Amino acid sequence: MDQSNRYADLSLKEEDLIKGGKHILVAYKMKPKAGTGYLEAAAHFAAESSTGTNVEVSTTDDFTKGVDALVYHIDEATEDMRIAYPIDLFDRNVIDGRFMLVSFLTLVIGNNQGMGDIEHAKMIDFYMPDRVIQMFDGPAKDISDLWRILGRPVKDGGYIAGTIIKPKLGLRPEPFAAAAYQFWLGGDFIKNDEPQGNQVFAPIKKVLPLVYDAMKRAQDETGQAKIFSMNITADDHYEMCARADFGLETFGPDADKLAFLVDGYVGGPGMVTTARRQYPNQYLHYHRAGHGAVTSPSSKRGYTAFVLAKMSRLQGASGIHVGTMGYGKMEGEGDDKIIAYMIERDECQGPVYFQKWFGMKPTTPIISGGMNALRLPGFFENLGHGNVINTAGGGSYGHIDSPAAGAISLRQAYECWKAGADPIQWAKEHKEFARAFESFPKDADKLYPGWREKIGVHK
Ligand code: CAP
Ligand code: MG
Repeated sequence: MDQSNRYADLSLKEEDLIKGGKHILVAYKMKPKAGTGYLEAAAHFAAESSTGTNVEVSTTDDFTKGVDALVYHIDEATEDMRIAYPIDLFDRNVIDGRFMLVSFLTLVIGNNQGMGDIEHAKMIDFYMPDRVIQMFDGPAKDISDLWRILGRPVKDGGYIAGTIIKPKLGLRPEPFAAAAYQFWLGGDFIKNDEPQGNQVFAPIKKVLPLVYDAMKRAQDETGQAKIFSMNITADDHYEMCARADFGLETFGPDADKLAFLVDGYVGGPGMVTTARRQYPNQYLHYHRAGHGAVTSPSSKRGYTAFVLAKMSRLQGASGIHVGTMGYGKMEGEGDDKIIAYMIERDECQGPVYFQKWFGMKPTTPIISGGMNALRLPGFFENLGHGNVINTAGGGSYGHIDSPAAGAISLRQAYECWKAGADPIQWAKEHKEFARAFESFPKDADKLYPGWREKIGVHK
């Protein structure tokens, strides 16, 4: 049934919809099944994503039609389909009237992902009018809170050198805490790896007190504050809270140095909001493990990594992993820097929409995935700044001297970029950075050909 006479209005102008402030706009890459007209498929897509189904129903009245989602732009050649969703379509909290991300997802990327007349559709951008920005939680804490704790300038406080306790799993409490101590002798920030939690060989109630003790010893030894990002991911809201409460109790007077990590993609909006609303005093670290299932460029469904990060800011993530923009081990490319810009700036042009955030706190770009000191200068050059948290697991625990040397090499890489120095020259005056070349010789060969002779390494 062709519903384009109801669920499409190509006379609508995007700038008028934006000015009107009454619609959430969503841009998709959509391809209909062969034999289906493009506008017909798009209109059916909009129907199923708002008030309709595949046939007319007797219960529809005039009010219903007033909240229909409307296709307002199509370009079959580029698979560009844009839909205007009236903001009244979306579910609001009973308790405080706020918007909820789960409703946004259920409508704009819900049933429409499995329709018989759609080959594929992927959300590539969305636009939130100011009233919607006002009515999402947004971040409670941001990187300035971490810079303050670390004794850095609270504006442009720069690079936070971090790691992930490696191996990913298999450390018992004592070696786990020892690994943390060794990194903290040189670095700022440690996170649980995404699957680390309360495994039977590393019960949280044994591990965390040892980690806090390690933090205190490292703080005493270095005279610098340290931060731990504790994984509170769990299916059950009350389990999450039990872990978080134990963490706050354990860290006591240093509770501000405890961030909470949630595996936000696999856990979903409910888990992110549990952390955001139950623990607004803690930095909320959003790990996106699993996102590649929908965000990978090889996936033609779901939504992009850009959309994931933009949604995380609405939910209140203090920081989210944004990938390494082609400089690390995960999928990505230099242009992914737009992901960082969209979540850290107060206004930014996305792939389709220009988004204003009206003062909503920024979400920190967290840079992780195969990073080490050698890869960082190129990364910073591409991004253009170093106001990020970098968590390098292999890049720290794979340093041939020590995890502390690994941490120091990361910071030296940042200083090298900031000074606009040649990394080879910099290596001659910075031992830990130089030893990163020997620690990661394959990267060194690729990034700095002839490095052995130039630095004077002869084995
Ligand atoms: C990195 C990491 C991160 C991934 C996540 C890992 O370890 O801890 O979870 O980077 O990817 O488990 O692989 P390494 P992204 O530093 O040892 O590579 O940040 O792209 O979400
Ligand atoms: Mg990990």
